[in-house]
Parts: sequence; C-alpha cells; structure tokens
Amino acid sequence: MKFKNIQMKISRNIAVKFIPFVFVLFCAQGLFAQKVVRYDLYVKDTLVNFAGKEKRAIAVNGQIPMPTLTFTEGDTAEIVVHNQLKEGTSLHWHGLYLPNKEDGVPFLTQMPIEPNKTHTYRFPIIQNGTHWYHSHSGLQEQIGMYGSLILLKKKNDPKFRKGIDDLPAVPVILSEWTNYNPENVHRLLHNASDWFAIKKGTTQSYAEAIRAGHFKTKLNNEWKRMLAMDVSDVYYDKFLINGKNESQVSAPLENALKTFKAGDKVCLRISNGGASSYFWLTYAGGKITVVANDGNDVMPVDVDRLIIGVSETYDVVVTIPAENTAYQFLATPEDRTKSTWLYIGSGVKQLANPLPKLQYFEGMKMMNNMMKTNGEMVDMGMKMSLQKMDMNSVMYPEINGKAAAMKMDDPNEMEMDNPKEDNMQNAHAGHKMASSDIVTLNYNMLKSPFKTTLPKNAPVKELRFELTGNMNRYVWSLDNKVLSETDKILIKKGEIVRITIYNNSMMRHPMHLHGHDFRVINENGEYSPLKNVLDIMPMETDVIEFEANLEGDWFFHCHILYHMMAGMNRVFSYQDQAPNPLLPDKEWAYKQLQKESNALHFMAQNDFATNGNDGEMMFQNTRWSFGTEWRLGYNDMDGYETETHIGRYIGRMQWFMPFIGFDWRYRKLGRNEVDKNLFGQKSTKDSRTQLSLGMAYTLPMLVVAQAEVYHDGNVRVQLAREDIPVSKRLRGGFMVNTDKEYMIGLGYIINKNMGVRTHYDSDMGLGFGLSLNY
Ligand SMILES: [Cu+2]
Repeated sequence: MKFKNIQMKISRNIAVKFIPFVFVLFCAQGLFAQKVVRYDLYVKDTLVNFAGKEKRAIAVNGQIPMPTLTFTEGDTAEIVVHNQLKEGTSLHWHGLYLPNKEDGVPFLTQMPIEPNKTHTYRFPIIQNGTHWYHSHSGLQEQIGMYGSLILLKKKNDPKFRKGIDDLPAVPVILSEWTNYNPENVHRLLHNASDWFAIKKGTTQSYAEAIRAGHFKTKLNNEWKRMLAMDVSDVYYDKFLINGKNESQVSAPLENALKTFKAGDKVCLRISNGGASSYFWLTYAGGKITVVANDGNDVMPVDVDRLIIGVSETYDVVVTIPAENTAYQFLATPEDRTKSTWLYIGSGVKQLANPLPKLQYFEGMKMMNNMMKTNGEMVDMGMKMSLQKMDMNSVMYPEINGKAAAMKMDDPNEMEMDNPKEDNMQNAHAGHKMASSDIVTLNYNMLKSPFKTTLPKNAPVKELRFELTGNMNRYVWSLDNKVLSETDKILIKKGEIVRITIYNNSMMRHPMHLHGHDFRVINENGEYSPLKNVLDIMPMETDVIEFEANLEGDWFFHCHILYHMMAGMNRVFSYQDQAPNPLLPDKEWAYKQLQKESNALHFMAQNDFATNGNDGEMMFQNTRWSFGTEWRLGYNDMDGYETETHIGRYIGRMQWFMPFIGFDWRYRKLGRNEVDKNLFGQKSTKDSRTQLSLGMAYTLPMLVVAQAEVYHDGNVRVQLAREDIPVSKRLRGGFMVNTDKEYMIGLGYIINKNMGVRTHYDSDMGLGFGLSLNY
C-alpha cells in the first residue's frame, strides 16, 4: 500500500543517513528470535545558526534534534553513547520502563558519561508508543539534546488498533531556541531580570496598565507583592518543529508529508522536547483526533485544539480534506510570541488561524483575585482539576471575546471579584458557553481503552505535595522545600503510591515521574488514563497513583528545565533495593544531585554617573544571599561607602530576610557636618566601620523595609524600591532612611546589559550615567 511505502521510505532515508551507526543484529534464542537493535550516538559540540547568530549547540550524529530511534516492542535496545563533548553527558529515555541503572540520570542512576568515554545503555523494550529521549545533564537539553523515541506495536498485539496503528506515522518533535547561553538564561531568571518580558512585550508596566484602563489592576497586583507574570518565563528567538523553524521540503519527513492526498489520514507522533515551552496545536484541515498520550493509547477523541505540556507526547490523527491543498499544522507556544508549523499535503497553502495575543491585564486581574495577601493561592479543592477549567482562559481573546459580550448582559458573568464558589461556577458556565464552538482537550477527556485499575489488596501509601514557589527570586519547590533540603522518599515494592498534588503557585508545572506510568484519576474511573507527565495549572488539585513495581531510585520533577534546576524535584527510592553497580557511593552521589539544583547565581551592576559610582554585586541561591553595595564619590568630600549583607530568606514567599552586615564609610566633613539621625542618635554617616544585625522585609507595593542595629547601638530604618515599572523600559526607584539620606532615580533599559540612569542622591547630588549590569 501507498502508506506502507511512505513509512518504509521514511525509515530508509534515516537508515541511509546513519548506515555507519545502525546495526541490527539477530540472535536466535531457542525458538524465539530476540532482536537487538543497536544505535551508535556520537555527541559533539557544534555551531548552529537558528536565529541570525552563530551559537554553540550540541549535535548527535551531526544533527539537531537527535536522530529518531525506532524499536518494536520485544526488541532489546542497545544504544552506545560516544561522548565527544568537553563535559559530562547522559541520556534519559523519557517514559520508559527499564532497569534503574539504564534511566540516565547522572548522580542518581549512573555517573555522568565523562568526555571521550563510551557508555552503553541496554534494556528490553517492554512497551510501545511515542516517547522521546534527552540529556539529563545540566542544560544540555536546551541546546539540541532531544529526539523522538518511537516504540512500535507488534502486528499481532491484541491491542493493535486497525485504522489507527496502521496509519502512516510521522514523528514530530517540538522545541525552542534561544541565542543566549542557557546558563545565562538560568542566571537572568534568578536575578528577576526584566529583559525577557521586554523582548516579549509583556512588561505590564504602569503606563501600559493606564493605557489599557487597568491602573487599579496593576496597583492591586503590586499591593499583593506580585511581579508581572507571564505564562512562560523565557524569551525564545525561534520555535522549532523537527529542528526547523517551519517545514522545509528538503527534509525527508516533510517530503513524505507532501505526498498525502485528499481523504488520507496521517498519525503525527508528537513530543514536546522544549525546555520550557507549552505549545497549542491546531490544524487548518479540521478536527484533530487524539489517539494516545505519553505513549499510552486513549479512546479517540476529536478536538479543535490541544495544549502539549513540556515533555508530554500526543499521537494525533489528522485528515487531508481536499485535493491540491497543503494544510498547516500549527504549533504556537503558550505565550504566542511566534509559532512553528508543518504542511500536510501539497498545493495551495491553507493556513490555520493564528492565535490572538494574550490579554495580560485580564490575567493579572484574575491572579489578583486568586491570590491571598499572604501569597497563598485560593485552594479550590477538587473543584479545579484536570485542566477542565483553564484559569488562564481569561487571557485568551478567542475564548472570552464572546464572554465579554455576555459580561455586558450579565455583569456577574466572568467576574471573579470574590473567589467564592458561586462566582467560580458562573465563571465556569461563562467559559463553557463561550468556548462551546472551540473544543479544547483536557485530561478529563482522556480515557484508556482498557481498565487501568491497580491491585485491589495492595497497601496504599498516600502522599500529598503542594507545588510552591515565588517568581521574585525564581524559587520553585515542593512543600516549600527544594531537593537539597529533602531526603529521598522511601517506597516499598508492591505498594500503591497515591499522590494528591495541589498547585499553590502562579505557574503551571508538568510533573514527570521516571520509570512508571501513573493513573490520572478522572471521571473515567476504572478507565482513567495512564500518563507519566501531569501538567497541573495554578490552583488545581489532581490525584495520581501508580504501583511500585520497578525497584530503583526514580526522579520525580517539574519538566520545565529551569524549574528542575531550581530544585523542584524529589526522588522515590525503593526500600531494600539491590545496589546499583554504576553508582558505588550513592550517598555522595545524591549530595552532588542536591548541589546541582541549588547553585549560586551571580549578578553585578554598576552605575557610572557624573557624581560617582554606585553599584552592587550578589551571589544568591535558594535561601541565601551574599551581597555588597557601594557608593563611591570621585573625591573625599563625596565620600565612599560600602554595605555588605549576608542574609537568609525565610518563608515560602521569601519576603523576610534577617541578615548580618558590615558597613564601612568615609567622607570628609564639610557638606552635612555632624548630624543626628531621626532617633536623635549621633550620625555616623561620615565615618563608620560597623557590624550590624538587621532584617529586610518586602512590604505591599514591593517596597523593601530594612531595619539595622549597628554594634555602637545606632539604629537605621530604610525604605527602598528599585525597578518600579513606569513604562515598558523606564524604571523608577527611591530610597529614604532615618539617617536623613534619600535618593530618587529613573533608568531606561537599553538592552540586557546596559541602561542610562539619572538620580538625585542626598549625599552626592544629581548624577547622570551609564548603568551596566551582568
Ligand atoms: Cu515547574
């Protein structure tokens, strides 16, 4: 059949490209032939130009994404990794059941594969479906180390679905590209840099708020001590589909896509290999039929669109409705800044409707109502679960365009001024009605074709996790603890682990479990779907459960790469497991893993102004901050001063930081003479070498109050705020303290590392200057 030819052609094209690397061996074992399928993967530094600049990336066998690996259930996989990098690496087989030592998590299931070393992963393929593989070392996944991993069903499998599993299938892997070094991206996120928001046009400043008629919303938002938030953290220069910004006819897969004719059906095996991007999937040729998720079959369900969470996989079937037309299959990242796509069929291009821009201030208004003043989200219990009501949907103009019209008829509709139950139900009704013509997939629509119930008499271990974090310092945690603050969670072979997860943070998190599929308990009861990634939206509560049937140490983590690296992880460890030969000193190794997710991040900033230099530098991790500020005049009359603080952030929102400090300042008398502070104490601001004890506390409107007692008994209280978002690129700031010092400033951000600034300082007067930051 035509379809089969295409399938074969696809594999042959790949095979031809990698003939030197692919060996297929057959070993007879008694009556049954057990097939060993071997791939050799050469991991090497490379230079790429995805977005106008030549940048470092990592290619495997010379390509990004990594080659698609295909196995059939029953095969034995033998994958030989040749590390030609100057750093350690690893490969994780996402969604696979395999012996723990093959799972590919450095310091948890193996040691890193050192440079110029070879490591062989070997495991039997005991499942089927669409999966993917990626590096689990550092941020390597962001710069090319992701690829499709396709496990075919055996033809005689009783679960083989005629009309679905025999369709021509095309692996599709989504990803993103940034021209910034990912280490720098990570650092900028931790330093609350505005730069990504500026690039995306999502600063949500006061000027923009006033223009949008949302001044009160913005004020309320800052009163609740929230920074402007986005649906995604990182600005990307390009979004990629199979490693291209859009389909290119030269690529063999896309060439195959061109051959489809009217009436043909194609199965797209889609993996989201992005490091931090969710994608909306839409199709110009009509409905999308979802047939599998995370490598597990589901009862076919027709939708107009679906969102694929970071690291999820979906198999979808699309139909080519008419002759001589190329239909766009569009993947739009959740922040909708750009998109990437494929064409299916050939001829006149039929485009999918682009998704309209997000309404950020509507989202901000909703967040204001959903967040309590202590930084906790309103807990809706099980009323919000399984993506059934997308809390961000107020930001989607294509949904609330109609809802907005309804709002005028009935002012209660869509209003969430009180997050009470009745209002939520109104909102739900409004949402349902408005979107009735757009069917969006949610987890409640996923139904397994077979019962997924777990053994009835097994003991149950109940766990509850609250997803926590704060945007201001980019801390992401479970129960306000990062990996470095927790031990492994012990579980027993044979028990059922049931986990209730509540997302008490402002972002959605795709939580991934290694080595197991879990049931996501939904309205389908015994037919609840099996998954290995649970995307959970703010304020949702979901329940998952799995049978502990595969011993080892298994990672459970948020799959947003920068959240994982911030410590949003746990390890499930089977009690009394056999030792792992690849990890002789497990305790030491676990400490390395913990360290990796609580790294120190550096930032520095200096303002070279006409009246002096002022600046700061800081090292920070999850809880600690080591920082020094300075103000250096150009002569003795202006004076010199430095303040150093070592502090520890307390509490989930980290609004409170007690610190010890050291102040040094010198200024030649003359300008202010000896003075008294507001408490009547003799001012030491002309000459001071003092140790101090103090605390900083973030007040509503994000003003930081600081109180300090010096070792001579002097007291200083100070109020300050930097980075008041006046407009898209203008930032205001002020400082006032009980030594009768004050400062007021205004800066304009030119680029990631540079700005111009003017300020008036009570000691140093008016200054203009260039501000550089790292
Ligand atoms: Cu996360």
